[in-house]
Amino acid sequence: MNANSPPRPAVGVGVVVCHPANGTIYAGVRRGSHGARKLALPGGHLEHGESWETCARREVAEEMGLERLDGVQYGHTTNDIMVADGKHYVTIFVFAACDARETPQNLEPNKCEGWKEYTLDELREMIGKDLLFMPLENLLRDNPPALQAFMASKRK
Ligand code: 8DG
Ligand code: MG
Repeated sequence: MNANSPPRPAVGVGVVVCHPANGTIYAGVRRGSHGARKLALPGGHLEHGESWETCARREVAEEMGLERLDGVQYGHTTNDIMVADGKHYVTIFVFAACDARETPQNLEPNKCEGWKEYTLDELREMIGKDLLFMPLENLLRDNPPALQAFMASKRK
């Protein structure tokens, strides 16, 4: 590593926040930074000393105002090399259910256009259409068994 080396990859956490009654997933269109106009899960940078669960809970509280998450669990990892943006993230995906008594709010409107509910099938329809932030696109492309099992457990 010398002064001209590119920065090392950063660790991001993306959270699949599932509505407990509808089995839908919350996502929002990004504003401002890299990945702007792309649909993304709530999430952000893992901070020093945080567990994945702690980071997931903090980001969901900061961005959506949701304080109660159930069944928080590690879900998947993707390697997100965003060549056009000169960014490289390793994203840890955490799966959780929110509490039907809480309604998501858009607490960072400068970063997100607002949270909407999507079925997993609706999200999958967007693969390959330049609509998804790369970590979410990679998660959906990988379609890991853990995601299928988690969603199946939420489907009524
Ligand atoms: P900060 O760094 O400005 O303090 O806040 P943040 O919450 O960490 O910033 P952010 O812009 O919301 O997210 C930071 C980065 O986290 C984002 O630029 C890329 C990374 N990230 C991933 N995967 C995911 C993901 O699935 N969703 C979101 N929202 N961010 C992700 O690597
Ligand atoms: Mg964030």
